[in-house]
Amino acid sequence: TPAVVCLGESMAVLLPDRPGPLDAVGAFHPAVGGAESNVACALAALGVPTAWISRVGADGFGRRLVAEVAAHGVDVSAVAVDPHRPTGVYLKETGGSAHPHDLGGGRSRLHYYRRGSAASALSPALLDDPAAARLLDGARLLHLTGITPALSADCLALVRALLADRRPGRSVSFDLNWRPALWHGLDHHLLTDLLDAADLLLLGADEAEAAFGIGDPAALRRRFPGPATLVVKDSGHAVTALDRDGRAVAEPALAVDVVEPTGAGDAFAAGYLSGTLRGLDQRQRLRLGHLAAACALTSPGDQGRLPAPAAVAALLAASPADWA
Ligand code: KDG
Repeated sequence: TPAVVCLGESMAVLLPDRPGPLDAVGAFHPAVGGAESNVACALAALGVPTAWISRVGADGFGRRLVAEVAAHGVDVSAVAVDPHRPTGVYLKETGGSAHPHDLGGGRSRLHYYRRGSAASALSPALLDDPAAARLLDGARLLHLTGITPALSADCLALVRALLADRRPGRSVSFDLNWRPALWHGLDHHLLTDLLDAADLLLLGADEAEAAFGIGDPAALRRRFPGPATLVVKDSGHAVTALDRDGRAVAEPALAVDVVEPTGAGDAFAAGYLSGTLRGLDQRQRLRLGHLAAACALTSPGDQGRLPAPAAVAALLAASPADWA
């Protein structure tokens, strides 16, 4: 059975053929995206058996989505098909004047067409679904993000139910994934309790600053005392892991030429989580996160192509040259 379950909405993505405002785009290239399935695909690429749970519409985008995620080796046996609601879609606007997104320096803006989508109908009823229950029962790790509770009241109730349903031997990781567009008109402060209920909390310093007015790792640690580990990403510079006693390990990011940053945070999460599941030390977990993020940053879609596991192991063991 899969070691990890990632749960959340994925969408069909339309990638523009050129940077600039949507008005000037000549053609769109179809792709798939969604924070949690991005994490699932990267985990599978890193050799971790992983499942993704969601809902899609009974439409071509939904079929494409499920097929592409499955092609990455992810278990999609508990993805439900909703006959009444469509698969969500987003368009990516690149090189525009949008807010910085995810880890990394580039700028992209996502335009969502997802209200009333199939995945927005995810609800606590999922816990009674035999296929989902089988996966959730067997997992060592459940990965959630701050996107899901913004999608609908039912989605929020599901996230709450999952966080309340603590199982020995299964931990929960939660990535803030701050998406202000989704929280418009909603009270995002309810996120505080959700984030604090996780075992591992990942967040970007800039997004935490935007959401809660706190970006400093030590101050965030005080604000979120619940998780055993807090991982604070300072876009493009370093990532710091802090334990409950405030002990911190920081690892610098890899400087790469950013092609498109969307998905880099998801890749980082996957690298870090796979390192955690393998029992690597804190520094190596962070390094694996950076390696995976660098692959996503240098690719136009949400996901980068990760090197084969043996190459990843060699890169992980590499040390900076001693040039002094
Ligand atoms: O992290 C990448 C995601 O932001 C992207 O794939 C779309 O899931 C998405 C979202 O809700 O923003």
